[in-house]
Amino acid sequence: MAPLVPRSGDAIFANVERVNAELFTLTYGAMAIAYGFRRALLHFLGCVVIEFLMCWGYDIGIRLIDEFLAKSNVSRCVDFKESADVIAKVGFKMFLGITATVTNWDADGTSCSLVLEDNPLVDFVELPDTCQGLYYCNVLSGVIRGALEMVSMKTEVTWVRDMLRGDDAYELQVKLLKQVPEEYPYKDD
Ligand code: MYR
Repeated sequence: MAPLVPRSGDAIFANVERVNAELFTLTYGAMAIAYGFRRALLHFLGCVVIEFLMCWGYDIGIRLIDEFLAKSNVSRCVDFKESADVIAKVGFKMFLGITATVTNWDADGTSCSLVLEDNPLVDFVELPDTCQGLYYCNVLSGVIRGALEMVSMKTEVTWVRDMLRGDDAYELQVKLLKQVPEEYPYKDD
């Protein structure tokens, strides 16, 4: 006669254990996928935001250069080194009220760093945990890229140090990719 209370070796227990194991596997799988998806989504959104800030800055930069040239009385720079100095000492002063140190020049004078003495963009800013990967000040790299493009310099501008991400300074790297010769828009005949 079968026992009233099933023992753990009985078929009913084996089935319960198998169902529990499957339930665990499926739940774990679903959670892992949901967690992975959330991370991927946050990463994707972070990249979109970073790209958006860069584009937004670029749009500002291509317009801001007119105001800069009109108000600063800066004449055309002889080379990229002079342009970097002008951005650091005159441009930043005019629009952000700060200056930057130009440093880390490469051998051929086409790449340097701008180390900001201060960063008013981050006053009162603390990034939440979900935004830790964000380059919050990316708008600034876009502004510089846009402004330089309007004076014939194609550049790549990236943050190499960012205090919001735990670094000890705000440092932008500006790389000159191409100096586009300016074309005289009218024909002389
Ligand atoms: C030239 O060669 O014609 C002069 C180049 C000067 C470039 C100055 C760009 C100013 C960018 C200001 C950035 C301000 C960021 C808030």
